[in-house]
Amino acid sequence: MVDPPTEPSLRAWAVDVLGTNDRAGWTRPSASLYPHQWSWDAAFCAVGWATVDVDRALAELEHLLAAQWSDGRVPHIVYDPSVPSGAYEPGPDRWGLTRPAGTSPTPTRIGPPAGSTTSPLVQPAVHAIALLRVWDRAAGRGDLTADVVARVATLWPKLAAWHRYLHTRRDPDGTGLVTIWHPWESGLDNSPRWDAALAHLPTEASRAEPTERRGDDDGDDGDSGAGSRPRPDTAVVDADQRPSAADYDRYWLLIERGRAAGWSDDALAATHPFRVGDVLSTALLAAADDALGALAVRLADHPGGYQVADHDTLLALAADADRGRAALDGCWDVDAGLCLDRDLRTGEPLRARTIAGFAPLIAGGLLDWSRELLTLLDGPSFCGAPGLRWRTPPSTAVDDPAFDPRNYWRGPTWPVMTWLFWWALRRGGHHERAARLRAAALDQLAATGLSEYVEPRTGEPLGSPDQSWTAAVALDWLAG
Ligand code: 9WN
Repeated sequence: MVDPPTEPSLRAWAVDVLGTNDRAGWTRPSASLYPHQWSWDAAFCAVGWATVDVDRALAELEHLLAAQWSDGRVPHIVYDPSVPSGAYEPGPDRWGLTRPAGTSPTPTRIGPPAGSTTSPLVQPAVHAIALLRVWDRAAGRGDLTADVVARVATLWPKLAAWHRYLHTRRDPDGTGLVTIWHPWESGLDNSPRWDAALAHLPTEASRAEPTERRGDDDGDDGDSGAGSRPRPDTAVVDADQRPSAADYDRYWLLIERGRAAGWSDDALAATHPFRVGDVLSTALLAAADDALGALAVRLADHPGGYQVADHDTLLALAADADRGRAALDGCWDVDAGLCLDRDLRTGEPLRARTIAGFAPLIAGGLLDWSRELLTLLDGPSFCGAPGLRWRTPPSTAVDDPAFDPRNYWRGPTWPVMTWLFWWALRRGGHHERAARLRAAALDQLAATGLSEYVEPRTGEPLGSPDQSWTAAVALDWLAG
């Protein structure tokens, strides 16, 4: 039997994972599964890098934001052109955004800036939360050089434009919720949260039988411009740990429909067959609005600092955050004792008992629900479930019929989500609880290593074995 690593050796291991996945200025989430730069992974990587090298942490966010679209969106994937075609799917050509060589750009068509190849989707806006943490880490170590301060000041308006995009273009119905067009935009891809909103979409099997059509009232299924649907992921990780074939059929179908709409948010808001108000993305955006406001104050207060926002801009940011929180209030479900996502096609709440339901805790400032949520978090459906090896939150309630302890976002524990809960608990002043969660998370990492996710009862490491954001949060916890 091998002894679990000590804290110094866990730290060395985590530094090694980030180093191995470093592509000279940005970090791939995993060597085996995810060879490009992902949006919210980059934010967590910056938090990890900040414990080692503040310049490198800022470079991570700078690389991502260099691919920001003119409408403010920060793309979910920034593709590395040196990665062989087919190594990851969907590859860069699947979105209908790349131009054949020798053709000129269409001036009216939205897309990534020249020189970047990206997906048109987004992921949760945790970047300002990460940048604030990078700043505070640098300040704590006396590393706030003039260069660091200037680079943070340069990132600030880009993040403000990103938040503006989400508050406006991604709230076409004025619900106050962040609207997503694809489960990948939630970051919790195959969570049971999305089962009901996807059920009306045909799978490849049902499309083969033209008579069997589910109740899709949104017209045809789009062209099949995406072509073949290879799954390089299941050559690397057991299929039972990944989304199902039916999930992927629907993911590709949504890409086809997005391509047909030219990825215009207006067109998607009118006709897209997956339009969902995402409570976790809304909560993270509200918390990130707060972080952006705090960063503006830190920048202004710094000797020789920068005025990145005037008083009105700061008030508008606070109002945006409050609108998000008010929307979460409206998604509270008394029976579930959780906040529920909303299917904007039908207006119905999406009934699933998952970690996303704790959105008010993540958003902060919603004291009304926090006592009930803390009791639920500690109780037998989540961290206090009998048979769990560590008291860390499983991604789906263990007593929910959809709970599947080895399958991706349908049950396993994700260290990166544990970190978000820990961060939110500290922010909410629940210091003892946060300390207990950190201790449990570090025990878990010492036993399981730096895998993407973990079977919550047996502790089996699942998914990619050396995942950058797991290494990053380990480093942040270990740095104190
Ligand atoms: C699709 C990179 C990403 C994470 C997501 C996680 C997974 C991709 C995939 O990996 O999603 O974006 O191919 O499964 O669900 O949260 O950002 O680590």
